[in-house]
Amino acid sequence: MIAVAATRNRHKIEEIGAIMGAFGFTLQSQSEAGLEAIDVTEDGDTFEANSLKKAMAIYQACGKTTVADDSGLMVDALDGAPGVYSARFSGEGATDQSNNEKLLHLLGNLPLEERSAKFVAVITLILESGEKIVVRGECPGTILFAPKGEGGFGYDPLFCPEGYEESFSELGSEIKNKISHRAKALQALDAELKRRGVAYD
Ligand code: ITT
Repeated sequence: MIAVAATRNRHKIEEIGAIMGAFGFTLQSQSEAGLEAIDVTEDGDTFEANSLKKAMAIYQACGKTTVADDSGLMVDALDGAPGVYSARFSGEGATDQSNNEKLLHLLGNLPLEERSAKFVAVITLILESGEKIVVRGECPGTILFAPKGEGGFGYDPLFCPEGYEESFSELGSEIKNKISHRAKALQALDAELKRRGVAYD
């Protein structure tokens, strides 16, 4: 089954494509679907609200099976920030680097045991019929003192997942796509599709 990815983030498309590919989906990007121009304003207070908003915008434009991801990092010492503001944490024109710098600055010299955090991903799948499935995945870990590694995107160089010594950037996509928040949400999606008896491969 083909699903249009309601995202303009190419890293997400790669990760979602690799994970969903393993359970029978082929992903199409917004530009491949002729929907490059659609840019949704993410003004929801929750990952669920923004994920649904992105999925609905693309589904309404093309009427095809659509998958959206709204995700972010929640840091305990910052009361859950940056949360839904993860992409624009350091303000207008934010980049991955400026966001990581702001995060390191705010955490300062807090010791490792006070640098706990989690990544969250909420995935919305809207089937061609209009049926919606919303799933959430979380990945606990720790914020490092400096970026490590080259791979991945966003906060990956600063995030060490629980049970590992390396950052997501160092671990690489094969491991990340098994244990990440996105992987867990998509595993839940696969289970829910099976539970509902949706045939897709
Ligand atoms: P779309 O809205 O077009 O999907 P986006 O990058 O704006 O793309 P979000 O609004 O969901 O996506 O913001 C998520 C941000 O959270 C993302 O830009 C990263 O900074 C961070 N993030 C989410 N998942 C991540 C991951 O797996 N690794 C590192 N950072 C991640």
